[in-house]
Amino acid sequence: MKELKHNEKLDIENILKDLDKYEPRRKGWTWREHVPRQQMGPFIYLDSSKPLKNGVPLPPAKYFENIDPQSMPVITTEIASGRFEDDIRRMRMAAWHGADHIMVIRTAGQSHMDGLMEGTPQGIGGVPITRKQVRAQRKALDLIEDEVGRPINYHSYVSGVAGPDIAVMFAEEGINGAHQDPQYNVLYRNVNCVRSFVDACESKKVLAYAEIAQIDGAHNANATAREAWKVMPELIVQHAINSLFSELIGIKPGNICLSTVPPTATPAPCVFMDLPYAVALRDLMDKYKMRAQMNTKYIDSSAREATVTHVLNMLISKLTSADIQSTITPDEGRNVPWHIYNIEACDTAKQTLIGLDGLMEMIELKKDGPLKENTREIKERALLFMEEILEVGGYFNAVQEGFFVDSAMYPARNGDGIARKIEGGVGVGHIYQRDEDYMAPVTAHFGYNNVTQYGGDPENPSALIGGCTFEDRSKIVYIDELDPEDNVNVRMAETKDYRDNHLLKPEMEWLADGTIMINMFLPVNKRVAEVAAVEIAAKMGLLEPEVINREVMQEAEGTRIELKGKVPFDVDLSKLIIPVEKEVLSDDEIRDDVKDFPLKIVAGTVGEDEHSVGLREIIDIKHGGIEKFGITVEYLGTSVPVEKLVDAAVELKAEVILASTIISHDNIHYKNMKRINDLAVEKGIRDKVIICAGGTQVIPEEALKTGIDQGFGRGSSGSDVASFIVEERKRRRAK
Ligand code: Z98
Repeated sequence: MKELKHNEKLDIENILKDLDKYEPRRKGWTWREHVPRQQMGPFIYLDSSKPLKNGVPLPPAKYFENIDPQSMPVITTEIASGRFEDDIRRMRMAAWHGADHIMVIRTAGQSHMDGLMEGTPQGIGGVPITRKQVRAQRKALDLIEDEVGRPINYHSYVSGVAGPDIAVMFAEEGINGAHQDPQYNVLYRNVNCVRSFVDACESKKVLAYAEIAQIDGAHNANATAREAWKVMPELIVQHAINSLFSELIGIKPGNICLSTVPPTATPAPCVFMDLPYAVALRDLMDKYKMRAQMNTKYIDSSAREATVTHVLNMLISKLTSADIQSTITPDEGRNVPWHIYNIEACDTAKQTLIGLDGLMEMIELKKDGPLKENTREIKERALLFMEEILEVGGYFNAVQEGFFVDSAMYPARNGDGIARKIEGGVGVGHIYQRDEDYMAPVTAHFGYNNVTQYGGDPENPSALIGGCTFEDRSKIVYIDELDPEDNVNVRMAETKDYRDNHLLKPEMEWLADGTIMINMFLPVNKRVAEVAAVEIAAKMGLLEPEVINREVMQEAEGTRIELKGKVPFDVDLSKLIIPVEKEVLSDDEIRDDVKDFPLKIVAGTVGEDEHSVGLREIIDIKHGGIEKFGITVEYLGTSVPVEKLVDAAVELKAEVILASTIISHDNIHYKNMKRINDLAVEKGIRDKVIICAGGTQVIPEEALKTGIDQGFGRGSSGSDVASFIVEERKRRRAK
């Protein structure tokens, strides 16, 4: 495959071509490379990782040589809009903003399907996991990771009745991370508990073989519980069950990641409550990795509020050294899984974690007081919970008796937990003891495979059949589209005109979806505002308007509304007239030149003109005027005769004459420019001075006709003026 070019769109058609021949180029999870004491631009970072080859730095980086420091934790983003072909483009954007763990959530309910799906149906609330979809995304990520210069981990779920089938497919396709936790099946999808654990043995064996990092599902208890902070002891129990179970099956502790979650959110004193929980986890399970999921339970539709929760959650991550940082919430509460929110959340994570760089060199968690006491209490509650599981005869009995997701803090119980029968649920009655002559000549199989009886080697069971799909890829059956209507080719044909850069529509999640968001303040109460906002959108011609966030500013005074809708038109790109971008030197380039070649300027408002504000804005350091570059300015004031300005330039040996001229009747502004130029010629200094003039009515092209060097019109800034002068000086020096 051709490598990506920064200024060219990722060609999805090319990704889909020859997919049947694609082979993943590596297996397993990759962590970031630590760089101790890293100097970047003017700063030193103490716990950062190797920088990207290409990325989009945070906005203020432009003041600091455009550095883009990267945190140590891997940054996750969840991308699953329903159309995998559009998600690929979002993956590229996310990678440029620092994401190196891309999770693909599934269509709700795939846990109940008892086999692999084929083709690429469009998902609702996520992407159905199919081989074609996974393969196309892994193939695209190969190109994207080369472009950003850092490996990208691709991730989805090995859950549900078809868990082992999916695990095998993931191993074949080079998937790097997966959720795998039989407790998820049991509690939230009502898959039979015995079946879930038996299947998990097989799935986990395959994950271990493929070195796939495993994330558990404990955080779902927090998201589901009525009073989420009360499940802290249970969360620890769920982590413990899945982790130890996985380790016994053969997954390396370094590939077992706990899905940790700060159990509560503001207005609770959340750091005070969440930190002891995180410390308890670290104390008990330090040999595993921590994937810091965010609190998704207490979140509404305000992106601002979700972002603050995210940042507070990351303070906990920093204090307890999380290894992977999730970034999903800013779109969760309003259910708009849009490009911009993935990117925003990745930037929030990058900004926060880098902003907290070095924190642990300065502070230490207290070893006494409430942190110690509360941590101990959570651990004790979790241990008692475990003991009671044993007392009732084990995990399956405990589930049957409703121990899990109960809304009281253990050992208290409210009796409202999720209870599942040992003899119930999806897939019940489908567990069979292996026959004595049963044979499984496959790699990474759990338990009895009986190849010896058939002359095979238990160390290399698949040799009996010349290798299974893990050794011989030609045995993988690749099935392309099955549904003639719901498939990627049909969807791509519909959006073709938008892909070749001919037509343009705004987009939030799918190419040419036409969606835009509008922010408004309406001076009425919330109920009226919601209805009025939809009416405003209709008057603007937006289709399908819908309020996605409303926040009361004051009950009677007004409401903030965010609304989404679709535009019903295209923009024809070939008809757009795009003005040439003016080029301005960077502040540092200007400053360096002025340092090497000191620069003096005489300036004044010329003629009978008392305006001073415009020129002062161009000169004064306060609003970014040219003084900030170290330029010496001799300001002669207003109504300065042009002769005086030119004489001052001679006397002070100034290199530049800067004239301001606001009054423009009878073209007096251009006449004055011409007189300055003529006088400079007369006095024999024209080749020694750069003459510039500016004003609200100045058209640069007209100003040049008067013989001066540059004119500056409305909207010009000090940097524009300084940049021109420095470039003109360079041109003159080069002669
Ligand atoms: C996260 N957004 O972890 P079906 N298996 C596990 C899960 O946690 C989930 C599924 C399967 C959250 C994850 N959880 C939300 C362990 C989903 C989903 O097919 O919808 O059941 O799979 O970051």
